[in-house]
Amino acid sequence: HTADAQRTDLMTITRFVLTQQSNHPESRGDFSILLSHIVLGCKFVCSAVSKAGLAKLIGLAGETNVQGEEQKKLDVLSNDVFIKALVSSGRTCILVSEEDEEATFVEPSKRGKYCVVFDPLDGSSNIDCGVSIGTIFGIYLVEEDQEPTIEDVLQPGKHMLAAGYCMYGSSCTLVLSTGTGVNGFTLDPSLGEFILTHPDIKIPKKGKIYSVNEGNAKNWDGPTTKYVEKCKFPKDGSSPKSLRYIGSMVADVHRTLLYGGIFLYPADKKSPNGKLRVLYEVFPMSFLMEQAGGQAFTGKQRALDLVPKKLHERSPIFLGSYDDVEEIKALYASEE
Ligand code: AHM
Ligand code: MG
Repeated sequence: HTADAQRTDLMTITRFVLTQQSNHPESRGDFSILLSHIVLGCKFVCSAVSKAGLAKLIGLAGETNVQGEEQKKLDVLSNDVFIKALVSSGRTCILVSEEDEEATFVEPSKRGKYCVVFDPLDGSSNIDCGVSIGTIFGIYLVEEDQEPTIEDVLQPGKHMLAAGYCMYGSSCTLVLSTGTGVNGFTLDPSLGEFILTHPDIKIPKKGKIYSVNEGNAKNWDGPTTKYVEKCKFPKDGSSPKSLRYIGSMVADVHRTLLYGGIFLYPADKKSPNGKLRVLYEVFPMSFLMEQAGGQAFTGKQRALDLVPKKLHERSPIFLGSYDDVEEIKALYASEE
């Protein structure tokens, strides 16, 4: 019976969000329209990424396309697609993308009440070798009937209404939270629909994996150094943790969410604020972690409490299983 139900009763992401939002009829239509435009962007990027290797081979003859334009790089192309999809949804007013120095203010006739912050194609150094990459996004709501300003997006992560990512890996997986837990959807290519495959994701309370670029160890601060030392040489009789590092945030965070453990991009002497961007990398991932029962910490505070001052601000980040993040918090606390 169950198997039959799985085959015939398809919980698409649109149906899921509509059902979930049925308590908020006022936002129901608008949010699902916005989401369907984000989903369209993800499907486009998924298809483009899967053809990327091929395009390179046949692209030699056609480095310029029929209009005589140069072929766009995948990250630029992805950004263009997301910006256009989001503007045309008619539901957005401010867009902040990793690819654009300045925020995009949507013209009044196409304006809606949502701000979207996003990294259209994160981990792009992994494209050429076919390793998983992803899109990360966060959504804020603006005060209605007010002229949108940059302050509307310079908000702490805890004010986000929703956040998610789409991973372009061995399958295309979209993980979403609208503030009531975390759910994962997998693209069924034959239907072109994201189907609920990972309902109510909860991160294990403690994990066996740590994930960090250890090549930076020479420049780490005390607590990070001590923490990683503990992962490798635990003194409490527990087994050492495994190290997994893809170098693609979406893939590293996705594994952390499903298997448990901790993902770190700490500060170091060369980059005192770490590498990852607050608005469209740190916040959405921290939002998802908390919604899944984990934690996210900057080395100073709860990540979602941070108030960004600049669009492309960076912050150190430690996120993952509740107990594992508790340990790094204790190490920072004992430093003070
Ligand atoms: P990007 O936005 O230039 O792609 O950089 C972000 C990526 C993340 O996906 C990943 O977590 C991190 O950079 C890896 O950095 P490093 O190569 O320093 O370990
Ligand atoms: Mg990025």
